[in-house]
Amino acid sequence: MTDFPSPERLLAALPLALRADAARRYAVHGPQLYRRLAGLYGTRPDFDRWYDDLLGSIGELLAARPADLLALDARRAADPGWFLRQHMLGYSAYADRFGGDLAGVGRRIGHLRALGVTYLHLLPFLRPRAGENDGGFAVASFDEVDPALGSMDDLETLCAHLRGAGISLCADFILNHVADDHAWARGAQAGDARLREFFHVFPDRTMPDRYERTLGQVFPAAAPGNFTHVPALDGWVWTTFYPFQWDLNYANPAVLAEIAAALLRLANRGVEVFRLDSTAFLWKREGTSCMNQPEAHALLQALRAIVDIAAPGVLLKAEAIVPTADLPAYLGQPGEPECHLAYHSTLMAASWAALAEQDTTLLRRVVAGTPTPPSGASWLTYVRCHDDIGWKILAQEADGATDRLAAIADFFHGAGGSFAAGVPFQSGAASAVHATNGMAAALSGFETAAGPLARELALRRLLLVHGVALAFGGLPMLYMGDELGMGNDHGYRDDPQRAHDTRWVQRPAFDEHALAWRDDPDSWAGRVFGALRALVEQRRACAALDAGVPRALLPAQDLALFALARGERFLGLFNFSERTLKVALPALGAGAWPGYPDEIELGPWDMRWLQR
Ligand code: OTU
Repeated sequence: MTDFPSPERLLAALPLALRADAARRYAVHGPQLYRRLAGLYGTRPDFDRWYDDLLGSIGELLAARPADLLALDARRAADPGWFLRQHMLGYSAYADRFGGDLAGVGRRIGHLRALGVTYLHLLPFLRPRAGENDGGFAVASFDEVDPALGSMDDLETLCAHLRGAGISLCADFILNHVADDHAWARGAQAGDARLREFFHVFPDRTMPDRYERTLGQVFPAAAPGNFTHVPALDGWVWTTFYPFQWDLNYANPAVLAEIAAALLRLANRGVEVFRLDSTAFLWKREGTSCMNQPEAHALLQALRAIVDIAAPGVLLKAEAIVPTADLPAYLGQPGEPECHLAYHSTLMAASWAALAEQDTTLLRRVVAGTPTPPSGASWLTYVRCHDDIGWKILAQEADGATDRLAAIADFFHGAGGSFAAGVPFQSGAASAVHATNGMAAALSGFETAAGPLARELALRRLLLVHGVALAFGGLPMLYMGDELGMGNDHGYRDDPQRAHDTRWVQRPAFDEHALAWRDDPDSWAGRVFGALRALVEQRRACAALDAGVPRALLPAQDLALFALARGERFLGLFNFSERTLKVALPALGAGAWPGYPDEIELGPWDMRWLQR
């Protein structure tokens, strides 16, 4: 075992008491770390010295890890599948919108517990760019909390409070880009040659034009093109998203070392999970979409190995909004782990598509195309998040029929008297991105519901899509406000910094009024909360819904029916139509279900979870 460097520098940084464990972890994860980094940077003359310095920095950060987090690492090591259990439930929120600030989020713990939440994803809370900042996704400092939300001490306090309540904090970690006023970008603009190398800067349009031939566009209407001219750089810098978000240059090993250290510093504050934003974009290659490149995976695997050595209780979650076929790679292979969790974005989009089409074909294709994850990894399942639903990620399932996807988008924007009240996103541009925004309740039909029956059907549709996310297998995550049936918020239109970005329609302030009605089953909020809570409870009590239990898609004659088995003991039946369906259980080929009639009747948009 001498084909990779010794952990001397790592161990030298550690107090004696930590050395044996670190040496053991390095023996397991070091080879993978070295292989991946040598693959990325091994031809550089200074590689060996850089690698040793990296080990030294990892060692220093491990040495700085507080005792309670070292104890947490040990507990997680003894139970590596802790996040895959059926009692796990995520919740995603903006700190300011949910609680005002970090301390206010702490005051929401009672609500989170009432819902059954064990994992809280807070959208970006680090100091953002001054001015427009893409909802905090333009980070100016990895080491400061946004002063409007609190301080690093408040973050530590919140992490500890949450942990005491059985809730793990997941922080957004934006590693694809930094704000144009981050110290690295400011340094580059001031002429620092070392920091200029942190970004992809081109003196003229020659290379940008070559790259543009095969690049897509994330915000074609608000931020066309992938490069921005910066006079202070006397050149063009790569900006996949908004012009003020500068993509980091991971071909430069210094960038990876800085980012890994920034992540470990936050882990040492008590963050237990990192949502790695925009992971698909980390590596650029001419002639490609510059998404899902093998080097992006090598970087993530290196980061995983670093975490496994220096903060082994920590989880990594990949945000890669990509076609189904490109998703599994983010979870790695047996023996070559990457992220612990990955957003199942096509499952999410296809669930909504099934509602629009009253046909589960796309959903079934997504499920059929989803392999079993390697052990110790799984899907993050969800219904809504702070972003748009981009329909084009279903292009493969739709056999490339973009008109079909456009029709789904139109449906959610209210075409043809549909029940949905969604808002289009970025679709006016030449390279149309058919995407939809809107709170789950609005997309399910609450805003258009004229009477009690229409409201009942809207509730069923809301539960149906949540039911898929809760039963599929993985870690399901609810989106703030959906548990109370909160609707769209059009207030962003009055704010010049946000008016162009319709994603704000699903980023409302938490509704205190709805919260007050939460436990009243006669209120709207209470009905939604009670019904979702009951599903969460049923899931928690059903061992077959542990993420590790295999799933099987059952052949159903009616295209509106989605039938999903989990192991031998769970069967979920979902009616994605306004018709009443009669489901003959024997015809599904899943054996006998004692205690249930042979024929199950599912009313419009109804769902049944069977257990034996
Ligand atoms: C992510 O999103 C974030 O979730 C967005 O809120 C940010 O604006 C963006 O990164 C930049 O930080 O492509 O896979 O289409 O789905 O921007 C990463 C809109 C992404 C989002 C898209 C997304």
